[in-house]
Amino acid sequence: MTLSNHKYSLQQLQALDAAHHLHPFTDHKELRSTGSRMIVRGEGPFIYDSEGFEILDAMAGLWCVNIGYGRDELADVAAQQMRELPFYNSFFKCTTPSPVQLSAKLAELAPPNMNQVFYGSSGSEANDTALRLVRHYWSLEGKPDKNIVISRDNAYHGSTVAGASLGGMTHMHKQMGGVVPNIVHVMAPYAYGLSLPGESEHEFGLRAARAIEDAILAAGADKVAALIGEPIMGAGGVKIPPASYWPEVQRICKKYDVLLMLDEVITGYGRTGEWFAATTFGIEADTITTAKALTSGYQPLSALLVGDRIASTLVEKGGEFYHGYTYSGHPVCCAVALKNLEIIENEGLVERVRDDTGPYLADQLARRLNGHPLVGERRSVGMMAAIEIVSDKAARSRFLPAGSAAGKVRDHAIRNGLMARATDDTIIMSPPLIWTRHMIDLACDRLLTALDLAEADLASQRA
Ligand code: PXG
Repeated sequence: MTLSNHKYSLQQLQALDAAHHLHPFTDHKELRSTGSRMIVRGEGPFIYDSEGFEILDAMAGLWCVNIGYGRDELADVAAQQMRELPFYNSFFKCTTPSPVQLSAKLAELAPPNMNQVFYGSSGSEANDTALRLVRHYWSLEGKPDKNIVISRDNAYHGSTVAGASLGGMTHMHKQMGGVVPNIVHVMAPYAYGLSLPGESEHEFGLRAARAIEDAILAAGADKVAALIGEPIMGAGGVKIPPASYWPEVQRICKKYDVLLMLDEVITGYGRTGEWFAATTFGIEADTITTAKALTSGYQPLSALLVGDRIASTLVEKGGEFYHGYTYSGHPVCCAVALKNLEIIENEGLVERVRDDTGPYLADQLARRLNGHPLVGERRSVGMMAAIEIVSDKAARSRFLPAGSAAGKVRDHAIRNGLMARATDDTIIMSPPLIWTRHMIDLACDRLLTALDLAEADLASQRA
């Protein structure tokens, strides 16, 4: 499909886009000089631009379209709910049936201690809720000074003021003119980039975890409310921690009575081959932030799963919690989420990733990419993968300027029909759970072509 059934031509849309539309995380001047690619349709694992060009979407939109594009069932359920009741709120001692049903479903799917849900429209909002809830919890427990939250460098927890403050992206902090107080950041569990010569992955994982303990001791355990972390850092470069990391983090949190806020906005609902990465890594969390794949991106919805410890204090001692959004528990979004979860369950997509496509993706990336001169490391869990782009494998050195080489690989990948992302010098992918082995083969073919083309471009820089 091209733009023939739209009111505007591509050129007209690009001109209007440049004149009026401020894109997220975008250098506007640069974009306006090139013009946006106009995506007009999606079907299964593919997206199509206005010129009819087909692209295999290895990012599942933005880590979210886990059941693929073009699912009529979700459109039907949304239309039906809109006709019946497009909106009513969950304030005023009211609610509507779909958020109630969804909450019960989430309590069933989530780890055993997670039985309550607070809704928002985005992962950022859910993390704002989590921060307020955790601080409120300690206040209710008579410890209002226990309010520091520890996070990790390069973490991504959203783009609201609290989300960006919780996140560890310093370029975001710099533009804010002031972050939310009492949030401290420690090293990320990024073995490829941060391990010392001769240090094993296992040892590195323990060292990265102990950076959290050091931060707790520096602040005083009676001042530290919680640790927030993505089980696998996503936007920060699909950083998969060594197996030693999370058990040690858990031990430390328990020792100092520090709550654990898990951010599963990317990993939730099947991406790692379990419903939640908490299960993949054996983490017992106090809150789990989810969004994205909850509706497979068909509607904006987030669900903060709240563990029994916090929930019981909130309910029993909390009085009114002065927090909520107009769209908390939006009936259309919740109806779509219910249908989306039903599809994931009925099609066995989580099990498919765990037992078949996840291991196959890891195996193919290893077999086909390891030998490439630009590939320093590749790593994956389930449908989440990273490829480190280096100039020298042994030295783990990078091309200059930083980030340029992965950018070239990404541009070639897109030109060759594969939507992948570059973050710093890492290529990242988060394919939908519906990918088959055939899609993985196709992605590897296109990625190799992109790597070869980038290698040719970069040859002059090596000299
Ligand atoms: N937590 C995590 C772990 C995320 O990945 C958010 C919170 C915030 O969610 P919302 O819905 O408020 O965007 C995210 C979002 C990227 C990219 O470039 C990643 C996200 C959003 C936009 C871009 O990889 N993740």
